Amino acid sequence: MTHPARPPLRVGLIGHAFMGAAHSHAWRTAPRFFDLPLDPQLTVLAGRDAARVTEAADRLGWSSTETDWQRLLERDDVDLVDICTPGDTHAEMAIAALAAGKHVLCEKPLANTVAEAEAMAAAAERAAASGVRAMVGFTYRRVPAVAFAARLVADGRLGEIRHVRAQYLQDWIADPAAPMSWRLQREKAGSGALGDIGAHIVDLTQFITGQRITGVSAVLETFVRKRPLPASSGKLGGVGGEGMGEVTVDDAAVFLGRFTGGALATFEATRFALGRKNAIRIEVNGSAGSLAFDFEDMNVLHFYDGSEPAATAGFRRIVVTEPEHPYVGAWWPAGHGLGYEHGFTHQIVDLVTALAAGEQPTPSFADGLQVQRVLDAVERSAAARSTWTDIPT
Ligand code: SOE
Repeated sequence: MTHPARPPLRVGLIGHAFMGAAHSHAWRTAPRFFDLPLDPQLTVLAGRDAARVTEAADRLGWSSTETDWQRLLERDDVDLVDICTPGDTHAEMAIAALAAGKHVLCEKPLANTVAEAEAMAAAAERAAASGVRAMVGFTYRRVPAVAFAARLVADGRLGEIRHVRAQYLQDWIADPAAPMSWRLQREKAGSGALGDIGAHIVDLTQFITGQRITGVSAVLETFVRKRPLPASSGKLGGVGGEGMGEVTVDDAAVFLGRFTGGALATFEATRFALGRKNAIRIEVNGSAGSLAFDFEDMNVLHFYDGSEPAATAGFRRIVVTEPEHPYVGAWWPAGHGLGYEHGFTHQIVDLVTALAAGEQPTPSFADGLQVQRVLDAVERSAAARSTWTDIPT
């Protein structure tokens, strides 16, 4: 679909698995529901295997393919590079794309190490001087109920924040017979539940409160240390085969934190919470009110207004589907809820809007680096078995 009145934004996407499919859907959908200032075009999809990337491009709606991501960066018909590959490739790809003058959207976590994230944030800062922008994809910020929660906090409806309680609960490897995957390999994924899903609750709690985590005290655990290798090596980036493989990342992370405004926080990220599929649960208690969110009921936000008379006060169940709620006006009539994929669509809307205005989209690579520092502090605290580990500013 082309809009002659709007300048095109020609996109090159690297990776076509889970995240590649989610981003493709978002690029296709955003201009159909939102009045975007630029016209995104699904120009090229890159993947290593020619047959698989061709099939994926047909299915996901991309006009052409490359089997070498560096070729994608050399193309003159690409304005923005969207990186949907495992974490071990983010730094190299993003830094090269920015050097080639392409805007970058990079999946979370920004990188596998603080050093890589620092190099990426520095590259983004250099690029910004010539109007080239970089953003990290913490998509859950764009769930309307989450964005609305942040708005309530910013409007002072919670008062001073005292407690932040955050959990990200999954169960997809609770069974010891679940096979190895790249997400369980440190050299590919950087860390386990911590970086994959803990990164989301670090970002979300900082986004909702408008504050930063200043220090942590953490424990990590790997419950199942060996897993069967999958028959096909495709999902492991070449590391498949017979027998068992070693899990080199954490299965679960639990940590305490403090926020800049003085709030105390607890965090739990696990892939062993049997029965919990994608339960991102956040509760915030302030001096004037409280709020609670669970992604498994993602169109709802619970809000307690502490100024109401005690006799009738109580948590109010707000169905966040009114046109006044963030992003919702572009979609369906009230009560016709949104899903997982809409967060990605809203991410594209915000990115394209910022690019057209010549502004820095958020979260920036500097924000992604700060999350990486929190993850790193969690690992150092857990390794040291110490009490408290400050996070450098
Ligand atoms: C797998 O644990 C995963 O897909 C994460 O990588 C995503 O970031 C999360 O949103 C859902 O779970």
